[in-house]
Amino acid sequence: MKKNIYFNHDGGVDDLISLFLLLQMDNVELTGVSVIPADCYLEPAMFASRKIIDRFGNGGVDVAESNSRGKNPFPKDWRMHAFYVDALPLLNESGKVITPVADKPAHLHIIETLRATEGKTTLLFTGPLTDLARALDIDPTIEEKVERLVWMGGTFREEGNVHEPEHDGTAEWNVFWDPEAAARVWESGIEIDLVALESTNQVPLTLDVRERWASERKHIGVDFLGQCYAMVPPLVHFSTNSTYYLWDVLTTAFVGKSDLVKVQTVNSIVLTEGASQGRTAETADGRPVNVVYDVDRDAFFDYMTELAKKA
Ligand code: AGV
Ligand code: CA
Repeated sequence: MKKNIYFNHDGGVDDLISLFLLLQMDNVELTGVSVIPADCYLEPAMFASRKIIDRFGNGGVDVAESNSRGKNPFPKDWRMHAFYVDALPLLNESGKVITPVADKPAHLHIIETLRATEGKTTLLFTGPLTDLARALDIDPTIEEKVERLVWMGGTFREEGNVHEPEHDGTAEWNVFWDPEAAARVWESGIEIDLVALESTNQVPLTLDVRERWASERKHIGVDFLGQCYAMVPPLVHFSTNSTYYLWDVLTTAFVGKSDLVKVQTVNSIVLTEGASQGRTAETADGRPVNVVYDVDRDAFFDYMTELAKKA
């Protein structure tokens, strides 16, 4: 039995690699894709997504553009990454783009696709939750069609990954971009699996992983991993907020193979105002979320590399 997956992402290197890996999973039926211009620019992220589906998928899926806007913009340097992926020769060899752009904006595309898909669908989100929050506002009955939400977002550690003026550093970026959207989804009855910084911090992109991909680059999919991650080079002599983790790829791998991680229930709220905005905070009377807090690192990297070899 294949799981229905609807994927909403925001065009970072790890978002686009996630799309590539989803297309290699035998146990996944990808029902729809949409792109939100949060940690990316929309045009190159749309083209890159469509070209990845052309190159590595079997067709039958369209890609919707989001017209959502966030409260706290991502740094431009990070948003540029989608241009680099879109420009890769591997994705431009055919000289054409076949996968269509959906005729509806992402939040309406979510509603339409959930309704048109038989049975329930797992929502996989690797950027902010704005499109889902808007979809729920328009049609709350879609909750019935949602199996669960698997989201890369949040943390219950003291340190988040937002280092911005007027912020205290406790938030994770996907929440911070649009805190109200996360708070709206928290109000819903949807079961939420949170792949939080607790686990993603355990999968930094280290040199040994890059070397492994280099040594196995005779497989076109493994070469694609190496080429994409070469766009986010390591800063080896000091740790900054530009250290790259496999945030979204871990989230996607969890969908394909849930026994890679450990999960624990936490009652929480999303803070929407002030210096801690975007922080997910544990509180006894908060709504329960399933937090992925631990991962078998070696098994995770083996799984993603083996998936890439199937391409
Ligand atoms: O907070 C992690 C989220 C993930 O969805 N993104 C990147 C992943 O796609 C934002 C982000 C945090 N630190 C970053 C990010 C960095 N150093 N470079 C690019 N994006
Ligand atoms: Ca992302």
